[in-house]
Parts: sequence; C-alpha cells; structure tokens
Amino acid sequence: MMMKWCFSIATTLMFGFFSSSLAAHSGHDHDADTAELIVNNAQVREFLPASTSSVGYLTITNHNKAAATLIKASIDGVGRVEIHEHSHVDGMMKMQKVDSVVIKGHESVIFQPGGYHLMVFEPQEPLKVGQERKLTLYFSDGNRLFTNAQVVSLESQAKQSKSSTQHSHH
Ligand SMILES: [Cu+2]
Repeated sequence: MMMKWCFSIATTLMFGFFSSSLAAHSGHDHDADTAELIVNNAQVREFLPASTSSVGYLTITNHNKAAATLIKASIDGVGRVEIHEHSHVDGMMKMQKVDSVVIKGHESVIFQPGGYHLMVFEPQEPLKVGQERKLTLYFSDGNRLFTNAQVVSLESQAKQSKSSTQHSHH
C-alpha cells in the first residue's frame, strides 16, 4: 500500500483549531431514502492565497448491508483530488494519502477537519465562493456517485463544521 506523508505547520495549526469540533457519528435514522449510497454536505474550500492545495469535506452514508469502498474522487475543473486522512503520530497530527475508505453497511463516514478529507490540487480556474462543482466518487465495485460540491470560504467552512456536529441527526 502506497502512502505519501505530507505535513506542514500551517496545516497542523489549522486542524488544531478545528479539533474541538470533532464528533463521532453513531448511526442514523432510516426514512424514505431509496438510494443505497448517499453523499451529503459536499463542500470544497476556495484556495487560500499562495496555496497550491485546498480541502473538501462530505458525508457518505451507506444504506446497504454490504460495505462500500471509496477508491477515488474527482471534481470538475480540478486537476487532481486525493483522499487523505489525519492521524496522530508521536504526538503530532499528520496527514497521509490513502488508497481507499471503507464505509461499512448502515454506517456513515464523515469527511471533516481532523479526519478523512479530500485534498484538492491544480484548479484549472479559481474556485469561487458560491460556485458548485460536480464531485464524482468512485467505488471499488464500479459504482459512481455524483453530487454538487459547494465552494465555501474558510470562515463558513469552520462554522458549518461546528453546526453539523450539533445537528448530527441530519
Ligand atoms: Cu490532506
């Protein structure tokens, strides 16, 4: 398994700031949903000045019994999207690229600050706050999921990330 380690002080500071908003997600209510894999709250942050990468967050919910394995993501107008995770190594927060993310049956995986996230590189034109960009998720069984990712500012991303943990029933 290939892993690429990347680390920066700026990132550590940022995710340190966000770490208080982390919350475990435990299950969800079943309602009239017919789709078996659902993606919610997809958002990608505008690129900060002089930054070559940005981040995206989303929630994937698996209503199947069987696990689903996310293997790739792409965003229209963006050259490269990687799937990353954060982990504590020797007391430091590091992030690394992962080849796949497993969403177990009847569970959700939340991509959020301090956890799994999409790393976004090489925008073909600037991402502007308020835009929507088509996000495609590729699964190991050949399944694809499409959604629109909202382009958000750093400030609103921080806000949403806090409020989404307070209203986790959505
Ligand atoms: Cu990353």
